[in-house]
Amino acid sequence: SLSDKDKATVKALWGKIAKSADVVGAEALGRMIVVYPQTKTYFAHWPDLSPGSEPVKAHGKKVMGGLTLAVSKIDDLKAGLLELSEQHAFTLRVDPANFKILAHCILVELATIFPKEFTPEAHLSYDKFFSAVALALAEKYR
Ligand code: HNI
Repeated sequence: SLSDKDKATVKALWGKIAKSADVVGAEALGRMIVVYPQTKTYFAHWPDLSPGSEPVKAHGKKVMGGLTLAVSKIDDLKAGLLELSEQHAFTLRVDPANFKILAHCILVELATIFPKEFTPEAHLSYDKFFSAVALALAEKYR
């Protein structure tokens, strides 16, 4: 689970990431759809699923908003993300395996957009953070 050091590392870098949240979110989502085309099924109702399209940008923004919420609830992610978990489990019916796929794509974007700040130590803490977020989002599935 997340150590105090992991939490501090995530919070410290999130300040900077949040300023570029729209870019990170759009690029990560665009990447997910290209590299893992099976994820497209969830977004079949969008008029345009190509990277950089308006729905991809708008949804990237929403996901990053969810992650900003998660950072603020980092001490109790299960309670903090309960509503989002219910939405993904019951309304959206997203297979929780996809949370790991998206987390991977966000990590790739963080490494690309923040090459200096995204040290191996930051990578480790963010990997653990996204695992904890995925677990909290999957909480309502069972
Ligand atoms: Ni997700 C909607 C946050 C992973 C498919 N998602 C949202 C919303 C937030 C959000 C916030 C908006 C809810 C609302 O309208 O009130 N999603 C997150 C977060 C993660 C995540 C924080 C993980 C880091 N979502 C995923 C994954 C998929 C996914 C991995 C599918 C591959 N999400 C959706 C879909 C919607 C959605 C589908 C509805 C979007 C729409 O426009 O229909």
